[in-house]
Amino acid sequence: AVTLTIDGRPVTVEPGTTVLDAARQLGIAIPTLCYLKQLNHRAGACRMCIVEVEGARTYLASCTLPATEGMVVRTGTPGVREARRMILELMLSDHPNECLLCIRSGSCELQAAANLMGLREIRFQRMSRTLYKKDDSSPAIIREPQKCIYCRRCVTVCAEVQTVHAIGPQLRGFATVIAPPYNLPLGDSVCVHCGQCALVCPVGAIYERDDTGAVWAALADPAKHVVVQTAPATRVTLGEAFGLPPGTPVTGKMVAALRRLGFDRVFDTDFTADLTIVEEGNELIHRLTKGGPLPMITSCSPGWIKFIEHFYPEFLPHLSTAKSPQQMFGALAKTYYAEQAGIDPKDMVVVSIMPCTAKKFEAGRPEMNASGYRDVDMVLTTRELVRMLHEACIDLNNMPDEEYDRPMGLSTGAGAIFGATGGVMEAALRTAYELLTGKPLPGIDIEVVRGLDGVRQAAIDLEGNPVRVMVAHGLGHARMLMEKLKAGELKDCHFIEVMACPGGCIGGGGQPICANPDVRQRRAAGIYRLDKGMKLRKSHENPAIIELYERFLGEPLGEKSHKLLHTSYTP
Ligand code: HC1
Repeated sequence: AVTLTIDGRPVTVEPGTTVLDAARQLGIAIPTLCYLKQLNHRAGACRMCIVEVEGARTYLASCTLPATEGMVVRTGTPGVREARRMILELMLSDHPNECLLCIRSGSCELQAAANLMGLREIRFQRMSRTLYKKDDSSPAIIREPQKCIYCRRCVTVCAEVQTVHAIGPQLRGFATVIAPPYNLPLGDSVCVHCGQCALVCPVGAIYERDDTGAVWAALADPAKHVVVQTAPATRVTLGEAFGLPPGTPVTGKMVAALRRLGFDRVFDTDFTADLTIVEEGNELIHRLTKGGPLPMITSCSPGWIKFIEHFYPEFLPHLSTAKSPQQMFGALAKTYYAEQAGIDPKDMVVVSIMPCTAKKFEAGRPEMNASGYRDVDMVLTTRELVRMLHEACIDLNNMPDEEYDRPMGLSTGAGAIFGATGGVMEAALRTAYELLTGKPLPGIDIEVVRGLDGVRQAAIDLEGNPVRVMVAHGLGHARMLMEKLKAGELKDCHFIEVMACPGGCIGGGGQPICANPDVRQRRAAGIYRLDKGMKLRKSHENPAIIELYERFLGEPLGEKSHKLLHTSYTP
């Protein structure tokens, strides 16, 4: 350990700890606009975290400065404060200061820093940097290069966590821009739309495409029957935007709030998550007993689908052919539900509330028109829903708890846990075990596939037949698995779950922006608590799913399922 002094107070830290983190241990919050501990991103780019170090000839960036024995640091001298103020003014001198209109107004770290420092004027004239236009070429993510402060958090998360390398610094000097190679539009790049960049951007330089206008218009159109589905992971995160701790379930209040917004029916993606499990569980059993590409790999995370399409197309036949719950929902809403309710699907609008930016891309894929129409018309992220609720003056805290509509609102605990990494696997095993053995599963909580380790594996004994499974979350971990698969090291593995976002959908790129480092654990814990509290916890026991097969689909993997619920991906 090393002991140093910061602002006259001694602190002992592990070797390698930065001065910035040592200061945080003392409760001294040195401002920074680029450092991000959870990414281990220490770019030293913004220089806001400079401190005075005894014996040093200049101010030093504390985020890249390792603490050493006997070091004497001062964080708030008049000189440091003046230098920080100048850095901030220089940054703002070529930043479009349109805070009132910016999507990140209120959650912008640059705005917060300016407030913190009481900045009231900018002494420098703008603007030397090259002007780049807004890039709205992607179906999911918008770039506004003018607002970028070059912190490079997005570059780090895209390259090091997701290993996608869609964006990086292009050109030099005043022309520098964080963009895809050759400064091409994002929509033409390898970007998988996971939106992890938007979660870490300190300002409004990269964010989700806003589809709230189209949803408002549909809600206002009396000729349209507008139904909404809510993804598993939204119910434990929406509350964060209304002051509740991460992981607080707000299911009933969310349902009530959606009704107040004017949706004609409020349904649940958890219902089709249960359906996905029945179809995918049967598909796994079919591949295990009758042959087919193994390991089978889950296909419900659209960022992951785009990733495998770009980087490992030769393994596409390993993907489950089951569509994601979002898309199964859309296809059934415009057929099964439309038929029951006597509504012409051309007059129906299906809206999704998703934790995910890539779901916007998924809904627009050409394969997703099984109902004869576009199955899911509009996808809103959790953040967009928050904005709609604010605009409609709906305070979630004041909502009563209401129930989902039937029939597509009934779900089990297995559907709920889809929202956390390992959840799809656990839900599938709960069903596959019983389908294969004909016996009830002895322990329903399959803890071995839970948790936040990047790659997890387990062998589940199905009456003498071990089924070997693996779980990966975050595309960097998925890449590790794919490299093993390529090297022939996963020959005895049967089933793999991959979720594109770290933590699974609870960490989705469309979720509320939250600086709390434990946020993913707390959200996942909320999901598992929900599952534990439910009477029905196995997808195949969902009475609404049983009824769906009886009245409409026939049997799992049957002809109708094949047409509406499955798809294929061609290299
Ligand atoms: Fe997900 Fe899924 S769990 S992909 O993480 O399979 O987005 O929540 O809706 O479709 O159900 C996301 C979450 C979501 C789908 C389901």
